Amino acid sequence: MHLPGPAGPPLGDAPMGATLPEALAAHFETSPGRPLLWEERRGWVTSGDLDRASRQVAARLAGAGLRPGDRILMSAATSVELVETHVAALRLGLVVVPANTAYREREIAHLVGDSSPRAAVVDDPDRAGWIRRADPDVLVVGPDVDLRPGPAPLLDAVRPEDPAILGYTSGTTGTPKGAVLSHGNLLASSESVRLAWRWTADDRLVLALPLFHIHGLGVGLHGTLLTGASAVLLPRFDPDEVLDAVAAHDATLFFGVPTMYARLAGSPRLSELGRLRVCVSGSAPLPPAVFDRLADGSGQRILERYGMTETGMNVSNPYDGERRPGTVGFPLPGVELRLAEDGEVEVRGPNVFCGYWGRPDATAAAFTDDGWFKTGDIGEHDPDGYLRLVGRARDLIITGGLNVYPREVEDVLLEHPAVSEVAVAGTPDPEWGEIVTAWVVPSPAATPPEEAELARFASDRLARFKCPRRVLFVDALPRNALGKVLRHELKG
Ligand code: MLC
Ligand code: AMP
Repeated sequence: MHLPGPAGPPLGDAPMGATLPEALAAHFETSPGRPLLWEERRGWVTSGDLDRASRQVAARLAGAGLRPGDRILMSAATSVELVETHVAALRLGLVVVPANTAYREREIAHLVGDSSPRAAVVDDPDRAGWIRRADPDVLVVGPDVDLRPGPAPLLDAVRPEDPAILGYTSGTTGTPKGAVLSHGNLLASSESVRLAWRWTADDRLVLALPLFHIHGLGVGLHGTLLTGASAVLLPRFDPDEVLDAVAAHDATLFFGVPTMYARLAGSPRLSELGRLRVCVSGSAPLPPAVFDRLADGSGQRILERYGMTETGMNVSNPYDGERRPGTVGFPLPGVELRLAEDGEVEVRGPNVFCGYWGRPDATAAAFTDDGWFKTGDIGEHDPDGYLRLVGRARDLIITGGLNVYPREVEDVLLEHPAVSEVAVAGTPDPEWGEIVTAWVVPSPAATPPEEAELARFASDRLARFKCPRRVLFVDALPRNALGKVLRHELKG
C-alpha cells in the first residue's frame, strides 16, 4: 500500500544550500548577532560566536592532522563547547561518531575498533583511558579541543554525498554497526521536520536530549541550526529544569522521549507545558494514556513522530489537523513509505542512510531488491491513512527511548560462571515503556548467583541502561523444536 504524505508541504529545493554547513554559513553571514544557543555557564551564544568558535576548533583539528573523511568519536555531556566542536567537525568534512556517555569499556572499544577514529572528544578520564587502550594512536581531547591551531583550513566544502555521521545501532547480532549518514541525509531529515512542524527562526527549543543520538542531535540540534532558530541546552532532563527554562526563555518547542513525558505528566507544574507552541515525542511509543494526561493537564496535544538512526525522521502526526494518540501519522516531506506483505514498514527518500560502515552484507540485507529500507518495525494504517506501529520484526527492547538488543545482554550474562542459559526480553513498564528483564537458568554445578551479583557483573561490562532491572531464575527456557528460545513466551 502506498499513501501520500500530508505531514507537511513538499520538500522542494532546499532553500539554504545542499548541506547543513552551507545552510549554517548562510545564517552566520546574514544574522551573526542572533542568539543561538544558551547554556547555564555561558549564557547566550550568538550565531557569529558559533561561527568564530567552530573556525578556531576546525583550525586546531586540522593542525593536528585531521583531514576530511577522518572519523572523530564524540562522547560528552551536552555543552556549547560540544556543539562548537561538532559544528567544526561537520564544516571540516570529518565524520562524527557519536557515542553514549553511559558506555563501558567493551562498548567503547567496539566503536573504536570498528570506526578507527583519528581523534576522540570525551569529557571523562575513564572513557579517555578506554579509548587510548583500544587504540593508542587516537588523539584524545576534551570538548574544548585544547590544541595548537594550524593554518585556517578549507571549510563548508562538503558535498551532499559525503559522509557526515556514523550512527552506531545494533542489529539482531547484537554487534553495533555504524549507519553512514551523508550530509545530504542530515539536511533532508532536518528540512522535512522544519516544514512539517512549521519551525521558524522565531522558535526556541528546550533541548534536554543527549547529543549522542539522532533525536537530540539530528532533530534537535541540526533542526535548530538549519532553521536559524535558537535552543536552550540542558545537560540532563529534569521536569522542573525544563519548565523553568520554558518560562525563563519564552521557549516555543520541546522534544522528548515518552519517559520524559511520563515524568512531566506527573509534575504538579504540568499546566506550564501548555505555554509551548508544540511538543514532539519520539524514539519509542507514547502511551495514549500519557497523551491524554498531558492534554487534560496542559492543553498540549503531543505531536508524535517516528524515526530511526538509519533514516532520521520518517513519519509524523500532522501539525495542523488531528494528532492521533497511538499513531505516528503520515510520511514526512520527501519520505516514501510502504508496508510489506507481513506489515514491515519500508521507506525510501533522501533521508535514508547510505549503508553500514564496512558491512556490505548487512547493508544488502537491510534493503529490498528495489531499494527500499526495511525498518524492522511492523505497521498498519488506520482507514484514513494514519500509521500505527504495532510491533517489531526484530528483538529490540526500547527503554526510556534507548535501544537494547537482548543478544548483547545475553552474551554478557552468559560469561558469568553461574549462568547456564539466559534469555533477555522487554517487559512493560509505565515509566520506561519497557524494562530489560533476564530469565536465567543457573549452572547446576555452581552456587546460584544472587540477583545483585548478576547486576554488578552486567554493569561492569554494559551501559547501565542495558543492564537487567529484573532477573527471574527459572529451571528451563521455553524453546521450539529447533531449540530456539521463544521470546514471546517469556512473561514477567
Ligand atoms: C537512565 N537509566 C536508564 C535509562 N536512562 N535505564 C533504562 N533506560 C534508560 N533509558 C538508568 C540510570 O543509569 C540510573 O541507573 C537509573 O536508570 C535512574 O536514572 P534516572 O536519573 O532516573 O534517569 P535519567 O538520567 O533521568 O535518564 C532518563 C532519561 C534518559 C529518559 C532522561 O534515559 C534519556 O535521556 N533518554 C533519551 C535517550 C535518547 O536520546 N533516545 C533517542 C535515540 S534516537 P542507576 O542504576 O545508576 O540508578 C532514536 C531515533 C528516534 O531512537 O526516533 O528518535
Ligand atoms: P534507533 O535505532 O535508536 O534509531 O531507534 C529506532 C527505533 O525506535 C525504530 O525502529 C522504532 O522501533 C522506534 N521508534 C522511534 N519512534 C517511535 C515511535 N514514535 N513509536 C514507536 N517506536 C518508535
